Amino acid sequence: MTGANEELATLEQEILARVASSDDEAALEDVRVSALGKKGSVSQLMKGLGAMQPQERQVMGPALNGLKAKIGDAIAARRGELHNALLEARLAGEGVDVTLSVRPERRGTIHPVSQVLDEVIQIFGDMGFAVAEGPHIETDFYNFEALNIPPEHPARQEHDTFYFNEREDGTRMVLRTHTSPVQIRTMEKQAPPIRIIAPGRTYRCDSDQTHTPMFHQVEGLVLDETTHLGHLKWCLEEFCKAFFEVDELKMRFRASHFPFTEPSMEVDIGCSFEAGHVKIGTGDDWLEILGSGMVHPDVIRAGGLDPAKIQGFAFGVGLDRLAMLKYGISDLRAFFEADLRWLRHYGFSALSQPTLPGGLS
Ligand code: 2U9
Repeated sequence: MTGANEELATLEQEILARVASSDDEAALEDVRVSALGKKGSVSQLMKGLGAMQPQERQVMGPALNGLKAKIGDAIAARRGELHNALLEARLAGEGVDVTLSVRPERRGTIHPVSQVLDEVIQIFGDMGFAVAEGPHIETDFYNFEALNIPPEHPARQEHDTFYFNEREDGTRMVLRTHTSPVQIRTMEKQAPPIRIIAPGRTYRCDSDQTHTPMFHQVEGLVLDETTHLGHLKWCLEEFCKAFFEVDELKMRFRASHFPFTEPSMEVDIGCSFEAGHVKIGTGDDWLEILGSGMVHPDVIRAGGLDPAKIQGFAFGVGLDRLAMLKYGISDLRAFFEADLRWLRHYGFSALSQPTLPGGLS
């Protein structure tokens, strides 16, 4: 081996040893700069190639190029090792022992409206109802016209509608004032038999202790060829007993009027007021909780079905009101204030899902 070759072999050993002992990215970069950087040891040797005799250059040129490539490869390999080691350490540190017991402190709670919605879905799900959803911004047709509420109808005023700006064609969209448009959309899409509940947010320009501009409803629709008022009565009685978790519940169906149902009935449940608290199920007082009725033939027609063949019932209930009644909450506005103390007090554990066999609340 010539003197120059020996020198090169020693340099290679030295540099590769420094690469192998680099513990982090910065140390590795130091080695790279000191060997392959502009003023690095290998670069300096390469600069000397020009001044060599052709014979010597023929030997040293490939040797230096080979050394440069070896150092580059060694640095890349070491960088990979360091990266993997770092990742391993991070993964080990971030590991979660899923067998550990739940932390004792309560972190978040399920909002009473979400809890009540889960309960309602459980009850109607058990009776064979599917959950349907639809847009919150609606056309006049789906929110009013199809529901037998023409422009001059007094119900338009009662709904305190939020309107969007008029469009070029003179029409204006609305924030849905009830979830009923979902049922019309379902009738257009799905052939009877239809058995759905439509839960969700609804909007009316109204605000006091019992009204908020955004509130929650669940409406239901059952349509086929033979469904009658007896089915409506049974279904709502079963729902109320299951929801209030009582075997006996006094109920009365009062004649009422809604544009979308005929006949229409409001449903009251028996209750008593004791020391400022309402007790549900028994007593001589009444609480109104639902509206219901047989779907109006015009509404069936607007949904694209033939009222001579298809009939059924519908109902609507305020979810927020249900939550207030069942869980003794007096001010509706507190529902939407995101007050952590209120949520901790009235909220439910995320770990206990309401089920019929396991209990709703
Ligand atoms: C279609 C046909 C009929 C839905 C109905 C009610 C009666 C009702 C109120 C209860 C409390 C609204 O939140 S609340 O203030 N709702 O009284 N809703 S029948 O009837 C429909 C809906 C859709 C296609």
